[in-house]
Amino acid sequence: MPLMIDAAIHLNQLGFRPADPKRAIVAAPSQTPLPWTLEREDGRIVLKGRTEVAGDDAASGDHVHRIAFDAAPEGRYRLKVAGAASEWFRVAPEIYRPLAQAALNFFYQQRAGTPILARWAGERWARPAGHAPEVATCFSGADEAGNVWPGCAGPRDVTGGWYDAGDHGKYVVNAGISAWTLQNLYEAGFARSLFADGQARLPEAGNGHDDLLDEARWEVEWMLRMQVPAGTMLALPVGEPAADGRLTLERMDAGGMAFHKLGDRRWTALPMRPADDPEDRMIYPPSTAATLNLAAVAAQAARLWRSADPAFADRCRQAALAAWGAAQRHPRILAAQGFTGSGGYGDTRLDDERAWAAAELFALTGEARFADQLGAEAVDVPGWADTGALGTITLAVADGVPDAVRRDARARIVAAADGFVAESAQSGYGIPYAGQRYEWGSNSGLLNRAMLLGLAERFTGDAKYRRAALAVADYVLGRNPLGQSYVSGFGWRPLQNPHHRFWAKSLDASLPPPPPGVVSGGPNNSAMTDPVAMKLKGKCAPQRCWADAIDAYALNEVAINWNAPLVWVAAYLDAG
Ligand code: 9MR
Ligand code: CA
Repeated sequence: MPLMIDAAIHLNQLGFRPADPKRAIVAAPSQTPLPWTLEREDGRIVLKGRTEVAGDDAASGDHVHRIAFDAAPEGRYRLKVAGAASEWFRVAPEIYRPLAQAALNFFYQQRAGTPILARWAGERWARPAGHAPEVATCFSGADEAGNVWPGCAGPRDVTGGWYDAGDHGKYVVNAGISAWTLQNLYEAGFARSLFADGQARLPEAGNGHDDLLDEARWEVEWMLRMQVPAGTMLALPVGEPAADGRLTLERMDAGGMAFHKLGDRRWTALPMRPADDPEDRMIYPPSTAATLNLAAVAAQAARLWRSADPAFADRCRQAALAAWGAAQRHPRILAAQGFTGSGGYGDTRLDDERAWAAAELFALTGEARFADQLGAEAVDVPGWADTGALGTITLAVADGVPDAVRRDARARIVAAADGFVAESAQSGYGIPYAGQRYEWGSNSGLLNRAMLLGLAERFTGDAKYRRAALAVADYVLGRNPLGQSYVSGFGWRPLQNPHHRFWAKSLDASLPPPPPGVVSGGPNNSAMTDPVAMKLKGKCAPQRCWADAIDAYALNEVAINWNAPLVWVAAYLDAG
């Protein structure tokens, strides 16, 4: 009888570093172990064995077998299992370096208010500046919920920053975690040589400053522009919105707060070059969440730029202190949600933003008034609306934090990492997440777990944390039930059609595909709102609720807060 080929071999399509664990997952119905061989380019069998049957896995819907071939030395290989063969992959020391570099270049590609040059972006991705300059006024008139906004005096220059994602909105809340993550990577030290001045592809290369800090600064400068000038009176919502979205507006001194966002009055269609955006651009009312994001990131920047650029550091410090003061005066101004044309980024739990900002200001100033508000909660996976862990990380890594505070912060990070390691053992595909709920942008949740795991390795020296962090990279780069590399330009089955207005080749052949190094949001079984997701709804195992389609904005968008942890994790794995 001919051998039945009924095995799908899933592994990291980038390959493996020689010193790292090398694991593959085989989805196959067989209840008994299957023979496998690791074949080198020259045809030699380097390793062989039998799969370990792990069993049925709900997150993937697969019956899972595992293969470990950790001992494989440098070379080019493929795996064969029961007559099926994988594609060729490498075992080589520097596989994560090009990924980290490309992932950082995403931020240059997303810059607003400046031409994107072939020299830094690559010929296919060069484009004229979008929204240059960006001088906008505050939204006035009735919003979708019927609230009437008086607007505010005068146009403001809010040029610059990064476009958030596939849309052209710019949001202070999401800017916060994204810029923070790049700055934190600098501070954590995993990328000091990788992104030393002159190493990255960006216009500031060679300006005497670290390139990672330069890229983050592009966003921080924009966040500073989003700060409400001292003494500005604005009508802002007080209390909670009614069920129908109606708000009670009150005039108040909003000086020092941050405007929540800037974006198109109406959603624009795809495809759309940034420079062709025909819509009015509006500034939307300040929120306490945006204000605390500004306080946190500006305080972090003030610390990191202190010796390299004291004048900029001082500007950041003043902005951070003013923002903190404004957030104290107005502790619960929620982002109004009655506007169309841009994302909501509405967050109703602000204690985590407050603890984060307090941690950053404490690390900057050492003042007791911030020490009182640091928070001592268990560390949660960071996200744009869950920022408490960011403050804990800063307390764990920043210079000059008192020992007891640092020890406590490190212990809380390690405790969270222990939980993730424990989850790995329950996950069919071996990732440090055992749940069945895949959020919008689930890949970023996993990458943020990997960031915490990387820090735990750094604090303890225990390799089990690196193994669990590496499992996230393995999953994102191909060791998943779809056999998909969720990153453009990397792997034999890379992301090709993200939801993006400019990287929209599938809609307009004159536009480019995504540049290399961009990560898709990934499987989402919790808010399947786009047309592609709606068709999959109820029919996919959690890790299969995804499609590489440009219309799939809930599954396949790209975003600054998702690429930032990709840079972090790739740089960390490269440094290991
Ligand atoms: O990442 C955001 C996700 O957590 C939310 O569930 C979703 C719906 O509100 O919005 C996501 O953020 C989008 C933002 O609102 C607009 N730019 C694109 C972002 C990524 O899809
Ligand atoms: Ca929050």
